Amino acid sequence: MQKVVTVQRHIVEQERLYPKASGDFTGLLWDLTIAAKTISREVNKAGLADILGLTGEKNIHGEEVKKLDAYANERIIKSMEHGGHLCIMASEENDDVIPIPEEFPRGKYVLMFDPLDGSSNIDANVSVGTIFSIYRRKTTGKDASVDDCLRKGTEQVAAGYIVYGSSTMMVYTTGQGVHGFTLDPGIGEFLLSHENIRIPLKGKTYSVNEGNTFTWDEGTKKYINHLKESDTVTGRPYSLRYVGSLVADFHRNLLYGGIFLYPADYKDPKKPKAKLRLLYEANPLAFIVEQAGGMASTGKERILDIQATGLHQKVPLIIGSKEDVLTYEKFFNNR
Ligand code: AHM
Ligand code: MG
Repeated sequence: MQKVVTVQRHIVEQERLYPKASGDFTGLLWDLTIAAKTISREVNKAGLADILGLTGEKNIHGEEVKKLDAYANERIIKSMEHGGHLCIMASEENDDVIPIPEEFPRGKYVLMFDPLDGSSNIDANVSVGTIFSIYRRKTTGKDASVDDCLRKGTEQVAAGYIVYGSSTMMVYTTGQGVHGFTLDPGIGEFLLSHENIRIPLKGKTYSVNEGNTFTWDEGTKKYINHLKESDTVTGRPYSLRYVGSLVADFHRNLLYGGIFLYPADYKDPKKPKAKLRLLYEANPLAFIVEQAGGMASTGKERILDIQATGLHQKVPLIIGSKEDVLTYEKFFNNR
């Protein structure tokens, strides 16, 4: 019989690799898994909204029913603010940073998250996800500030995501490889199911919203056409796989190989417009993919090297198997 490793046990064992670790980090990740389990439970009940009460209405207990993304946001804030591990948070759902209330102790870590990415898919029972990114505080003084959030992705100490799919999975890295855990609903624990995930060097699928083709730069158009031509290695064109839910698309490509692209919109060539957010989406997934042997780029530069200048800064995101991303860069830069 195989040994069973819970995510908590795994986090503790990872922390033991650092002899000076205080256990703080273990506590932080522990709190996050509790929030994830609660969100998973609510996501699983999404189809029952008509019975339990519609969004914006009162449910049978007379409570206002929240949209799931707002619920997930609040759940994470409430689970994390009192643990004493964090000094500040930032969320895709909040315009400004989220301070730790006065009454709670402050810790040395910064948490940034997208509470429920892809939530427009939820009513159709399509997978959605939570993405998180953790940094060590860099400012000194009593209160942390936005400067603790505006960082380079290379400074992350941990990152991960939870995908609420046919099963709920948590995937994380602390810079010691990428590990995946599947939630066993019977015992309410995340169990190690995918140890040391490595993304294949080259994939056979691409994931992009091809409806945007006319907004792309020439390099991206040529690259996508290239993928549709017969491939010399596989002997067949790449297949298109696009859920429209970043975590789900990324997770599939991480396991099977492939490339996900959300290039900028060049309708106004002087002002290309990206969609995905650097701090809550691109950076954490870039850290994970690099740890798994893959690559993440804007086409021009490595995602993790970008110095953030705004909390909601957006970047083009090209992420996945190393050889595929390298080929994209060649096309994008017309080489
Ligand atoms: P969200 O943060 O508002 O949910 O938007 C992000 C989502 C990603 O999950 C997904 O990859 C992308 O938007 C899909 O966008 P589009 O519908 O333009 O293809
Ligand atoms: Mg999002």
